[in-house]
Amino acid sequence: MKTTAEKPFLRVLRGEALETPPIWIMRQAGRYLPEYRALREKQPDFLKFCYTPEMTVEATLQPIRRYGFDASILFSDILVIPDALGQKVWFEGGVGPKLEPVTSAATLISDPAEAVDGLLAPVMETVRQLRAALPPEVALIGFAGAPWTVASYMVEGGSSRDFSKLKQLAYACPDDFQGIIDRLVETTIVYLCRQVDAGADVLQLFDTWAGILPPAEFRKWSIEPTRRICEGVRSEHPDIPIIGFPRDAGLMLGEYAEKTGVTAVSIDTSTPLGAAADLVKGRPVQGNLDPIHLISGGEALDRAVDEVLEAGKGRPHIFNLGHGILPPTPPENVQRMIDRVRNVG
Ligand code: 1CP
Repeated sequence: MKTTAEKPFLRVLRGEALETPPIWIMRQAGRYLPEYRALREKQPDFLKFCYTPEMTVEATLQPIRRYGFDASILFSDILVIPDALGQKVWFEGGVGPKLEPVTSAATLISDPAEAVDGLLAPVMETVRQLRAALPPEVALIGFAGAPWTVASYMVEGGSSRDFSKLKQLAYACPDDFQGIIDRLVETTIVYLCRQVDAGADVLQLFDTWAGILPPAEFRKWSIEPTRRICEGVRSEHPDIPIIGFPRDAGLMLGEYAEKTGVTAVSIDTSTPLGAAADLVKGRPVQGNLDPIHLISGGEALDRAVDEVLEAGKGRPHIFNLGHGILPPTPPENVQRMIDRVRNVG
């Protein structure tokens, strides 16, 4: 029987440079796949979909069956945490997430175990079923949004162009904002520990909006909460690998890696992978093909894949995108990318 330590994805996270990098892609389950769109039609309410293990297990497995990725990622969303904390959250078709905005933690559930063990129990059931269903060589990634990014949706009431409300609250009322961040840190630690208990091999923290912060605020609202989460999770699970994705962190990547204690860093599209690997001092790096190349395809895609492979050569590197795959992506371009990474076809 294979032990989990032999999974190529986990070998790289322990610092090994493999000849062929393991590959998965952010948002690998989703609307670019016809089988996902068919499944979603059966449950048009996105949050209900996220809380139905029968749906989420199938959605997670779809890209594994189709492509044989080296890692699968639990199908859920970063916004289940505000939902579990008692904030009103809903998804409008074509518009994205909507939330009833908050300006402090006053209305949020204060007991993290109560929040996680109530509404989020189906997420743990999904992880348990996936653990049993996945091929042994495929790693299972659990995840959460980093507090700054989750708070962005909670304060703005959804997606935003300039994050003005969020930044004004953080800059002008730091104590109120800290209350929201503290609640998210505490809840996220419990949430991620439960995912590991249920069978996740690895965790990823998505800090999609980290890059909008100036350096001092980046330290306070991205690095520090992420550090607390890593510390809290590791006090229960000392060996769990944690991948951080501080999107657009740029020159702050080195400090982020060192101070948060993440095991590996996922690199966005605009940062050169080799330079990023130097900044994070040899920690494993994940990334960073431009997802638009997967829409355009053709020889430009091949060249872009080669560039990422070249930059990752000789280092502990996990092949991935610089951000999530986009709905208009032709599925055959994903296969073309995988074949090139694995040098087949
Ligand atoms: O119509 C649909 O089916 C809903 C589209 C969708 C999907 C497929 C949403 C709404 N969320 C998800 C799943 C999801 N979200 C996963 C699991 C699927 C997988 O990776 O295979 C994960 C890891 C996420 C994470 C997520 N949700 C992030 C961080 C990663 C990133 O892409 O930056 C963010 C910012 C969200 C919020 C969110 N949820 C959904 C949408 C459309 C968004 C983005 C809104 C925005 O652009 O601000």
